[in-house]
Amino acid sequence: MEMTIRVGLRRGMSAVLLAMAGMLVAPMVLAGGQRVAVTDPAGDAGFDGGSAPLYQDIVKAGISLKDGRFTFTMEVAAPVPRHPALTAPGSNHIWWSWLIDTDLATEPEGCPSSSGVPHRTEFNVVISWDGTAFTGFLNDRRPLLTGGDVAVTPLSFSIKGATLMASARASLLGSPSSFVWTGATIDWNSPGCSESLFILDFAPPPPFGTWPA
Ligand SMILES: [Ca+2]
Ligand SMILES: [Ca+2]
Repeated sequence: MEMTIRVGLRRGMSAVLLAMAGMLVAPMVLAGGQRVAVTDPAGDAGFDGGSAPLYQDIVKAGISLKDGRFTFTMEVAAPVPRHPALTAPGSNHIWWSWLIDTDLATEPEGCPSSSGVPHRTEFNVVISWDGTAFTGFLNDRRPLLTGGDVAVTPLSFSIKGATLMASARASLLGSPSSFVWTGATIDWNSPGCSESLFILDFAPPPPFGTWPA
């Protein structure tokens, strides 16, 4: 079955991410070193001219590292409901995520994209809602480079009002000293590992952010 990547502004996720390869321009930085954080406008989230719910509209995103553990934070424009509606194009599940590219030279092919489709990120830190429950997990996409499957590790996470947080031991991400990152809210109209995703908001937007700043 042919699936099509559809992303806000009609730009494919892979195309957008690939276009940014090697562009290491620092975003707005509130603090350097062990913390990066960016702000993002409210009212800019949506797909194809349609507006996303405010709880999918990123207004702040950041990453910090302390005691060997990364903490990923995101603030959205309205509190996340206990039971968010799954409406098109997010009719299957929705993500609040942090997309991490730890190796600019590699683009693993496959999940969460379709098989054979390259995607520059090595890691996806995700808080997902599937209509029944919220889950937090890390996609380690590095095994895809050698014919393996994406490795999924449950993560501790929290949602308090409009603030979402997930954390992971740095070693789970290969203890990277530098990487390119962005926060992203994403709608899916099919289960993962397909191209049926719709990116609603980036923070920082392309060309994304760097760690460290
Ligand atoms: Ca926004
Ligand atoms: Ca990469």
